[in-house]
Amino acid sequence: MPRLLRFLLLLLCGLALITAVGYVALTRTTHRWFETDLRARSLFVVTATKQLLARNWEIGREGLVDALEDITRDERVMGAAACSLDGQRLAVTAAYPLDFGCRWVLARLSQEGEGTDPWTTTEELPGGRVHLSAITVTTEGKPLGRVLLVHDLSYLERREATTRNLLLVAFFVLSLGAATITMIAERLAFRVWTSELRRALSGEVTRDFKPLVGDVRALVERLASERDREARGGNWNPERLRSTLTTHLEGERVIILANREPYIHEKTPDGVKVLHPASGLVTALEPVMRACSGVWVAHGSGSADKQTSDARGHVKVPPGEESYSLRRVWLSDAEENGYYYGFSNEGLWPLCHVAHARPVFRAEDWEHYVRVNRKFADAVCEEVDTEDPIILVQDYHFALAPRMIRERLPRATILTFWHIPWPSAERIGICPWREEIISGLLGSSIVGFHTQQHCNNFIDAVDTFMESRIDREANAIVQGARRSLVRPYPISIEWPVHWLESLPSVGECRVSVRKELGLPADALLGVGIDRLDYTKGIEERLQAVDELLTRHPEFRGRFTFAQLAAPSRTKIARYRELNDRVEALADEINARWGKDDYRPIILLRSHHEPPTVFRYYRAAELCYVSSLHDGMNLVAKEFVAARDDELGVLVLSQFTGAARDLTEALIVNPYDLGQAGDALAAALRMPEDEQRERMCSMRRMVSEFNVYRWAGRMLVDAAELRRRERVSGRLSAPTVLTRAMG
Ligand code: ADQ
Repeated sequence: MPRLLRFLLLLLCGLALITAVGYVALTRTTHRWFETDLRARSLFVVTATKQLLARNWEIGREGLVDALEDITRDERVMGAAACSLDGQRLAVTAAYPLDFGCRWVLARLSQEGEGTDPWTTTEELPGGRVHLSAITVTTEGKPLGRVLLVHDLSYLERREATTRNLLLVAFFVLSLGAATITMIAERLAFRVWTSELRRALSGEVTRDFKPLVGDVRALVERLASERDREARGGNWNPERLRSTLTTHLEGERVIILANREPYIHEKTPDGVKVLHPASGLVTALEPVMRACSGVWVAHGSGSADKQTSDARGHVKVPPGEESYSLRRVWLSDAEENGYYYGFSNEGLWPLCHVAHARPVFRAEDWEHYVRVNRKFADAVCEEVDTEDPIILVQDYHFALAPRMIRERLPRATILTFWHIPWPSAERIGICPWREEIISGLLGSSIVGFHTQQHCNNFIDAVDTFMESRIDREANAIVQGARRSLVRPYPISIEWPVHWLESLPSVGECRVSVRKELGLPADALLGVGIDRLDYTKGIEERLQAVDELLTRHPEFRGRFTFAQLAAPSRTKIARYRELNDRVEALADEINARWGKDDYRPIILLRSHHEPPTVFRYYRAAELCYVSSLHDGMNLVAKEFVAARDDELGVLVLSQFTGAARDLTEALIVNPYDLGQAGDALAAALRMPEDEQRERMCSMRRMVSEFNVYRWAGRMLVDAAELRRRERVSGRLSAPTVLTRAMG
């Protein structure tokens, strides 16, 4: 309904209400006035004829009738009667209504009118309403009897009707007048307002518009700069991410569900230590959480985790600069073995990576996976404080959690990110619980992958195994009233990396790392930084170094490759075997090419804290990432971020998601050992100019497409989805809930 029409309707309703209330008040008041008036008139008439009446009272009936006839000469007096004190009728005029006999009046008087003189009442007769008064007639202070006077009130009703009609006419005239004036005033005001605003926007600011114009200009500038930044794709930082969260999603905190915790408290002989896990997921999400605040729900896996958390498993992090909460969920050994080592890492991990490892699916592992997903989904629901929270579910450990959360929080915005590749539908078909996995993920508002290829594979799997409609244009899966977007969001790292703030210069790092490794100051150094995982191609990497030394003899004795390998999932036999194979291979290559103090491979098999990792990146001539299959690979991006000297060469496997972003790296097929060996040689020979050109381009890419952009893009898409759902009536404005949700 147009705004003006609504306003007019409101105005008419208001006027109608005022008229109705006015009418009732007016009628009541005039009624009261008339009654007082009649009472006074009756008294006046009887008092005026008092002597006449008293005289005729003695004479008897004939004289009284005449006296009463005199009184009723007033056209509004219908009739009059004279009664003795004990209720005998003494005289009555012809038109007096006999319904009000002397005895009847006496009876009413004894009930309600004793002591009132004159006594009056209003009564209803078939011919209309009448007013009756009983007035005592006295002579020399002695009461003789009563005179009853009946006034016709039909004229009063006529007057009321006239008043009502007048009021109705006044209402219509007033309404019409008010509506017309309002419309004219509104038109005029709008014209004046728009012309003033136009003048103000063109620079001629009037006093009234000064504050408004300031706001409008600020808004226009903000929108323009946002559009500009958007067009350039960069400049995402913690502030922009925070403001995206508040402006687009009306929220200030997010809840992350991830298996790995960002800070692990471990007991050591020197007391409790805080460790930063070697995990790409943590590397990416921790800065997002620091920017947004909220709660990170994760498995409490450290030996000192319980003693450093409160009774509900909460601890504030990061240590020393607490900006968000970590909620730890405790798992029994059986649960951890079944859900984490079993189904997640012996089933889903090899299923999703094309790295020639056979997935193992056990029914008891699946049962644990379902139970633990439920446990974590419950923990998430305990942490929310609105009906429509923003929940970021992370990775293949929690494929079922999105639907479990959705069942309890139908209005939540659930963004699920799958950090590893999503393989072809044919390969997914191997999993006995493929439908449950896909259906669980479709509980999300958005399912995100690193690449468009992974999105396409996921949509194919939905098409193959599920009942749903696929909106290919919007890349969305529609199930009933729910829609899940499927989008590529290439993950990244924070920019600038905060670990670099406290690190020495590249020159100093080169010196200190070479000293640490027992290398001469002019040694050429290559680095590999990974969890010890068969998908990372560590064996192929060492073989490529072997190839380099075979095919390019000038690097023998000069080139050393340092492999930092964090032990990972060592409860799984395949990982222990890999560890042994890598060690044997390093020994073999070292035996082949080693001489005196020279060993071409230095294997550092332990977890290293981020400052050490970044020192190694800065000290090296090259970094080789040789994954056989990798969702993204953040080591490649970290190496680029670490090199603020703009030197160093990245040799990168074509099977990583990062190879799509970092096209200036030397891209290799890690299975092709000759090609990889030659690429290492090319990297070591590359002139500084070319190194700088490639590195600058990659640094621009990583700085613009940083992790804040990754999270921001997801939040903006989620906001768009929420807006659409709200418009189509499935969501209403956000409301604050009581803690009863948990
Ligand atoms: P990951 O397989 O864990 O992650 P990746 O992207 O390679 O990881 O990141 C590994 C992280 O661990 C890096 O931050 C690195 O610095 C750190 N790290 C590696 N070795 C270390 C060591 N020896 N000591 C200490 N720290 C070490 C999964 C997917 C990836 C995806 C990420 C993020 O498998 O494809 O890029 O998630 O989505």
